[in-house]
Amino acid sequence: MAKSTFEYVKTFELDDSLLPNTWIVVRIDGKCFHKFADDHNFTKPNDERALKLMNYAAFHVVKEFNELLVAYGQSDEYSFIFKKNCQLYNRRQSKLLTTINSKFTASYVYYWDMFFKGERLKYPPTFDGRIVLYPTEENIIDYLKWRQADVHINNLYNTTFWTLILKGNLSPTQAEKRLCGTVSADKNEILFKEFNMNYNKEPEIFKRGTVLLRKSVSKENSGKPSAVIVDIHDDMLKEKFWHKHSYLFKNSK
Ligand code: DGT
Ligand code: MG
Ligand code: MG
Ligand code: MG
Ligand code: MG
Repeated sequence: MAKSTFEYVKTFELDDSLLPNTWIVVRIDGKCFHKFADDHNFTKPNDERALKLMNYAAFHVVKEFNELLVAYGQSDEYSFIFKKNCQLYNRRQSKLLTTINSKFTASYVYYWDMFFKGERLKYPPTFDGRIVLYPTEENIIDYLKWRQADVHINNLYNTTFWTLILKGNLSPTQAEKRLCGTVSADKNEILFKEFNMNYNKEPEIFKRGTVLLRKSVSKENSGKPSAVIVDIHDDMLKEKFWHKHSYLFKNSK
């Protein structure tokens, strides 16, 4: 078949295949979700519907892309980690980033009503996305610890801040002043002494975010193993987690 004289334009396309033999992390994050949360009456500091919708959209991403090992979500963000030897789309960066982001965003909109009953989606949400590569097991584990440490710090702050406002009748400015210079122990104490709240008893999904993993289970009666995707809220900062899930980032993967 003869090529058209226009065909040469294809040579302008640049190769964007990612470095081999590295874990590929795709992280998406809601654009201006501070405003999006206000516009859709998200409860403060945590909206369970919003977090569960994020998890459900991420579940559909993990279900579609078999080469995903694990996903981790908190607040308005989700990280998807491909196995080291992933060959999907020949590791082309733009293909990986755009398909993950669009599947996630479309699922977020598509399943909105399942979680936000009676709360109309007022406009289409936008998510940004980036890809980062990690070369060692230590780096990729530290990546997940970093994201989970982030939710811990933010959630303890936000929980105390909003408790001071909603239950302590402080203005946002007064609450901010009150928390200025405080460390974690101080915030725990404010919650406990002034509001009789034990931060440790707050829901795990709020404190730790959500890890999505594939788990092999044997089907009842048949005995045949099959893979299911489970959501857990365990503490990844503890070594116990990595002993239990040591198979995740072993070199063969
Ligand atoms: P960006 O990502 O730079 O476009 O800007 P934002 O506004 O999305 O900022 P980001 O991603 O750093 O922070 C997430 C925002 O999402 C945070 O300001 C509050 C909002 N948000 C996330 N989850 C919840 C929730 O469960 N309840 C409420 N009320 N707000 C939430
Ligand atoms: Mg941001
Ligand atoms: Mg955001
Ligand atoms: Mg965010
Ligand atoms: Mg096409």
